[in-house]
Amino acid sequence: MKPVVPTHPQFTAIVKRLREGDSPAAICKDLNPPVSKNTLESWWKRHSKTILAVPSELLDVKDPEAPVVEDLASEVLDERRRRENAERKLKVVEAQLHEVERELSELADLSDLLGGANDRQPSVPDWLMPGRKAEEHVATVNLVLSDLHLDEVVKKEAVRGVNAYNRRIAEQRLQRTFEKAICLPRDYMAGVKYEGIVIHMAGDTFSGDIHEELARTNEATPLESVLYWIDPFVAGIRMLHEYYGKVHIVSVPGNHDRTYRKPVAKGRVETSLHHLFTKLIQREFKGIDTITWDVPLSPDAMTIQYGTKIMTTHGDQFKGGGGIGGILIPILRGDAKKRQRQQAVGDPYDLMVIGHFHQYIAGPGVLINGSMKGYDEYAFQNNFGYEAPQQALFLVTPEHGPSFHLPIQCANKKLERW
Ligand SMILES: [Mn+2]
Repeated sequence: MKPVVPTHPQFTAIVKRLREGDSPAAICKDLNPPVSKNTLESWWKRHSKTILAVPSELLDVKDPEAPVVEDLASEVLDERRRRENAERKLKVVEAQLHEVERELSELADLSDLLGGANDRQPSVPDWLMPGRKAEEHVATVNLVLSDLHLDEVVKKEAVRGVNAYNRRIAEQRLQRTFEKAICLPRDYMAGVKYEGIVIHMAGDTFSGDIHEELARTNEATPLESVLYWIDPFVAGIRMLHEYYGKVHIVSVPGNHDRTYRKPVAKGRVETSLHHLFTKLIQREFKGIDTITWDVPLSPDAMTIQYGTKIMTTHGDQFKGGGGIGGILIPILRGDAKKRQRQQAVGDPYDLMVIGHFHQYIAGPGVLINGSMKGYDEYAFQNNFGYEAPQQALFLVTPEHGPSFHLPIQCANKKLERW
């Protein structure tokens, strides 16, 4: 029987030579037992593609049990198909994975956005508490006493229980104001050396009897009131002098202090109860040179503290102020006019201190005082906003000028028993 090619004893050599490109005719000459050229050619024609796909190292196997090349070739092909299939599947899975990763990343971004604060890794700098500066801070205390409306009576029942005022209550509030002018700077603003206190007596100390209703309901006549209130004022100024060492009092009258029915421009100061009152108190401290006075015959007065110029005036010259804009619009307009006038005479100021409006506002360039009387029948009737009785207190420092505002709440419902 003619040996077929795969069972020929020299099969491995035949295949090797075929793979190397020898022609079947040349190979047949060397074979024993012989194989015809046609047989080898037709066999090679059928199997060359498969055999050439087999890696050469597999053909070098000397193991007699080793699978024949045809089997190896088909195994290699199967393996290649499996690999190709697996690669296709892998590509599909990789694409799906990529899509899932993209969705996850979007979700993570959203989560970061929503829960940002929770996930945020804190990185707090280590701030050291500042030490106390070697040099001492200094300041002058400024107390604004205006719109006390002493001896006016406000009935609790007439303002639905939000306030009450009479001589007894006023005495308490005045004392409390003088006391807090010491306590607030001393206890709340520690570490500052106070070089003295300036008291701005800015008018409306008395309600007067300029309206019939006042004349009918005040605790006393205007002259009796002036006499009565000298002593409490002297007590207060004496206490401030004792604590601060230096007291400077600047005084301008209000509109309620007048002794004429209608407000006047000529003789506004010297005809006012407020002016008389200030002069009488001044006499009590005669000869004490650490209590100084500025009681001009003009309705405006100026003090200078560490280069800061402060204009004190009552404020009734500023008219208008209804509606949402409130009192600030006419006051700022009036302030601008006053600044122009002062600029023109070479005496500009940094801060204007006024009373009159019974509404505490520490604004830029303007300080408006509250009132000691507090909410009254007139405010109630006109639906004015409620404001607790208060008086302005602030510090003037060499570095910052007017700063550190500590308004004094001077009422105490319980102690005043209303
Ligand atoms: Mn007033």
